[in-house]
Amino acid sequence: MFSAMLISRLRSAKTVSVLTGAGISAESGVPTFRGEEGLWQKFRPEELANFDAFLRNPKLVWEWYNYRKHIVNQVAPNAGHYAISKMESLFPHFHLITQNVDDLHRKAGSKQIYELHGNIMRNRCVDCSKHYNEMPEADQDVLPRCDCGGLIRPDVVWFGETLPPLELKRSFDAARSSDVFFSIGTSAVVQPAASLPLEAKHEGAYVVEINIEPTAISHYVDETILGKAAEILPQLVEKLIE
Ligand code: BJW
Ligand code: ZN
Repeated sequence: MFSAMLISRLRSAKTVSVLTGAGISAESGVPTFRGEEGLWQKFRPEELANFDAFLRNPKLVWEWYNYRKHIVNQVAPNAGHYAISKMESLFPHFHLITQNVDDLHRKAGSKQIYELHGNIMRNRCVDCSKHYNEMPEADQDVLPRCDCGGLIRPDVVWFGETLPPLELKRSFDAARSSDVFFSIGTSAVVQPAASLPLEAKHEGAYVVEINIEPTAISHYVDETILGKAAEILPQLVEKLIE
């Protein structure tokens, strides 16, 4: 399943980076955004995950986030998350970049994580930016409001919003310095995260994609390994430590 080239590049790698998307959490029971099993079958992500949609209909957007928070609270990391956490100790420099907001990498023990799209467990006021970690989930008739009266929103990155600058810079630095770069469980259509594998490739990394189907970047990467992340990643780690 693993090419001799990949194993050889990994054995000599000083810096390895991993970019994950919703597919890494699929086998934990967290629905992905796009495709057959996509979370937003009724709404395209672009329609709900933006600030204008929130201002227009905060109740609807909160319903979606509360639904997803409920799922995230029920599920556990899978073998893919644990394998990535193990990889952190296998290379001199290892960077985990995630587009996911579900906190499952942290729960699996990964220490250093660049969360490009925020975290669903955090919330903040749209007016004064005060952060709220605990939020009432019940009683959807009353919208959550800050002490200052402003609406509270999930502390995630919506379309048209900028990504956290430090995490974004570190992610691009990581991509540019990587010997091997993995793009795992992402459709690679949402920018700027989707540019990271290409940036890594441009700077000489060996870029490997792990996905159940080909994606927007399959033509550009060095290898696409087709299959479930939770099955492939543990086998890769086994191979590396044997
Ligand atoms: C498995 C599996 C298994 C399943 N094993 N695999 C035109 C061209 C280019 C760019 C733009 C454009 N117009 C606008 C833009 C910019 C825009 C963008 O990229 N749009 C494109 C969609 C066209 N980007 C932005 O707006 C970003 N900000 C920005 O650019 O700022 C600068 C700026 C400011 C002002 C004006 C203009 C620019 C922000 C993007 C924010 C994205 N936010 C979301 C929601 C986050 C909060 C939340 O979770 O609710 O992030 S949208 C959603 O998509 C979420 C995800 O992180 C993100 C990526 O999705 P992901 O992870 O790839 O999931 P899926 O579902 O797409 O794919 C899952 C994959 O897993 C599939 O491939 C499956 O096959 C696979 N899979 N099971 C392995 N078991
Ligand atoms: Zn406030």
